Amino acid sequence: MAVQTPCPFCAIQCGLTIDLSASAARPIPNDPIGAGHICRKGRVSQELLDHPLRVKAPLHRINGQWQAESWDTALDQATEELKSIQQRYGSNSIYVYGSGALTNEAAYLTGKLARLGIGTQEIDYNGRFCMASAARAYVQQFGLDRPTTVIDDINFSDVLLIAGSNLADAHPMILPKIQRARKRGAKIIVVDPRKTPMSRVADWHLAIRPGTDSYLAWALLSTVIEEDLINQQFISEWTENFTQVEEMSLSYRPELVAPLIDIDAETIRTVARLFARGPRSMFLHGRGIEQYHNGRQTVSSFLNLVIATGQVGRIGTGAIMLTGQANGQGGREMGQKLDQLPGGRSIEDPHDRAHVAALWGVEPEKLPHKGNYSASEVFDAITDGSIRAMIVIGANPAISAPNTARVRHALSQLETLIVLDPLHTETAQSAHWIFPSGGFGVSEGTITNIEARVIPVRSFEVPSEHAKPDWWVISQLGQRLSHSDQFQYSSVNEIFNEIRWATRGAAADYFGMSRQAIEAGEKFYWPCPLPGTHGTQRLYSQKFSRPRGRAQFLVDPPRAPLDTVSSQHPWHLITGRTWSHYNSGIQTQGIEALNKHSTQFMNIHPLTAQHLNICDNGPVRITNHRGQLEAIAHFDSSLRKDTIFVSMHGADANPNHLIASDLLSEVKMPEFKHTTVSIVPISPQIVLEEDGHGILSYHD
Ligand SMILES: Nc1nc2c(c(=O)[nH]1)N[C@H]1C(S)=C(S)[C@@H](COP(=O)(O)OP(=O)(O)OC[C@H]3O[C@@H](n4cnc5c(=O)[nH]c(N)nc54)[C@H](O)[C@@H]3O)O[C@H]1N2
Ligand SMILES: Nc1nc2c(c(=O)[nH]1)N[C@H]1C(S)=C(S)[C@@H](COP(=O)(O)OP(=O)(O)OC[C@H]3O[C@@H](n4cnc5c(=O)[nH]c(N)nc54)[C@H](O)[C@@H]3O)O[C@H]1N2
Ligand code: SF4
Ligand SMILES: [Mo]
Repeated sequence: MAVQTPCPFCAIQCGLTIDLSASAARPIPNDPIGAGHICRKGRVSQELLDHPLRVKAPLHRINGQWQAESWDTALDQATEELKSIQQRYGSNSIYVYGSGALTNEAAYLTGKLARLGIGTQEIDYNGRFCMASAARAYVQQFGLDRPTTVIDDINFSDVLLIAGSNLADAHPMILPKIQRARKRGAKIIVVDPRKTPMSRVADWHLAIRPGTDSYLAWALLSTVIEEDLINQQFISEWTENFTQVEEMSLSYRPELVAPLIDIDAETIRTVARLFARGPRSMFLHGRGIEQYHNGRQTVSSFLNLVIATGQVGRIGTGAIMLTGQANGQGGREMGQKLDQLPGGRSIEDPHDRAHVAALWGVEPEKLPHKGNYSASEVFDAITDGSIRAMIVIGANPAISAPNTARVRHALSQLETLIVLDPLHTETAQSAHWIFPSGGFGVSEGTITNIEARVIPVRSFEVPSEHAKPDWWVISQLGQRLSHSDQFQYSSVNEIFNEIRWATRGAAADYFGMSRQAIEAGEKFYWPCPLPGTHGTQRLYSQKFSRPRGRAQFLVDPPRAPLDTVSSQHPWHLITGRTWSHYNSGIQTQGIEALNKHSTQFMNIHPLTAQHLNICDNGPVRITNHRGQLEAIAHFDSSLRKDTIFVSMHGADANPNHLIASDLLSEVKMPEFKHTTVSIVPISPQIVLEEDGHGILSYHD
């Protein structure tokens, strides 16, 4: 029987029709963004069900061997281990590591399990690595952690400024809208050090020097101020703090900034004029400007441009943060962040605490306070003994977190590591328990997509009969820990209903939504406070969600990236995605149609390669003061000559060996996008291999 459910990959969340007797997934006609089309990853998503690393039963690692257990035994024993750790070291020694891959219901229960079931303050999630910079900037400047409008507004835009996003590969179903916009005359500007499939659609490609986007944003602002292209009426009616921006912009005139960012002043001025004049201009951005130590500040400086020119609140205008993970949007408002309760509530706000405590049947004092360790910092806390046990739900930090040697070492120090994942990941290799939980075909509930629209997720028959939905596994853990009456759910819909109450009156308000209506295909967007309404697609047409209804300019001086080029490390290394693989690569490496592209490559300009005696397809060693990795050189003349590119997709050539973990930004975002390195060719290696019987032989 055919089932309709969203794609397991990116945050667009295209609807798929899954019929297990057919060879591929089909699109759903009239689906809001894809409009009856899906990309190649969506089409082959069914292959995830036959993934060779699929976990078939709860697994326990004893003396290095994996042993299958029944669910009852596994849940009983694993919770006994947690209780023992709680008794010996206290509840705050247990860490919960959540994810933007989970349904809203699973994400909500992940927070509830930590704060109520375990009673730990220590929780964070992989979305820290994804949306932390953008989320903070939007909340501070507009009031809500959400794009200001829906994707379809692209259809009405005259100018699209796209920075640090290769959405042609990462959000493929947005691309046709941009292509159509261009055909009808809209101007497309792409800022990316690389020529990407996205930049090929652009009228202007600004191949910026890596890590210098905050200077570009200020130079654009400086131009619109100097040339009087700002919207003075909008600024005085709807914003605050502009005077300081005006003053500071004088220091960043395009002529001063140009040599630093490697874009000529006239191009900067042209782009600034286009954006300001619109008439309808939109700013879209991805991780390329956000995953830096000053990522929040860079996003803010671009949002300053958006507000100064009044390009927000009207159809076809606004700012769109291109959320990454399937439920990156819902995952970040369900209470998985170390400082946040459901609805985007603050864990330190007395009213927010009282609201959630009442719903959970405890006194507000019983709720833990803000946690100490973000998703990256936790690995140091494990090594220093502050954290003794961890539950990882839907993430693969052994690959995706910065400084992988540190992460692997930390994982091996845990007394108990419980991983909830459909797949036997690199992280799960260090686990004591693996619970086959959630994932495509098994998950059920809702997700909230890139435009804050809530979509039903449906399960369908899967080959692994022992797999369980996350909500079931998490509530079983909760029942065995404490406040067991708060973890008695007979269906996932009960949890959605609890989310409605938990978020009532909060920023991300789901209270007005009806589960039945969502199931029937009606579209709901948060904030949706009133039953009988469908929430808000386009925000800020009347006022901003801040005090006095005003947007705020933030004045952050631009800053260079943390790692600078030197004679020892003369090359920029930047990281990102390719169309066929997904994040840590674990899911797509098991899908034959997607695994055709090796994750072992580093892309390099042929002239740079020649200078370094590196040949096409030759092996290289890439080094910085944190570590090294080996990769296969791939000639690519679309790169800047001073920059190489390594994908983030996997164990083969993982840039996270070289990425800093100790130099986090104010929002605890690692500088994932960039470091500086030296590169040397290595001759084809002679490898000594043991054949399993103690006999050594040589391979080349
Ligand atoms: N195929 C595929 N799609 C995905 C994913 C995937 O893994 N594979 N992952 C999903 C997730 S979780 C996310 S977060 C999104 C990410 O979506 P994107 O942010 O679009 O993806 P990235 O490739 O990480 O980064 C975008 C671009 O930033 C550029 N960049 C690097 N350094 C700089 C810089 O200093 N300045 C500027 N302006 N640009 C820079 C890179 O060259 C790259 O082209 O994709 C989602 N969709
Ligand atoms: N150098 C560098 N590092 C990066 C980035 C970068 O651009 N450069 N990008 C960062 C970003 S933006 C992100 S989002 C992270 C991603 O990092 P991760 O989240 O660690 O990567 P994924 O491969 O998406 O891992 C998700 C895991 O969840 C499992 N899963 C999927 N669905 C479910 C479910 O419903 N339930 C459960 N229990 N499990 C499920 C999958 O099988 C998979 O093992 O990586 C970050 N790391
Ligand atoms: S665009 Fe994203 S959600 Fe849509 S089919 Fe492709 S990967 Fe899936
Ligand atoms: Mo992401």
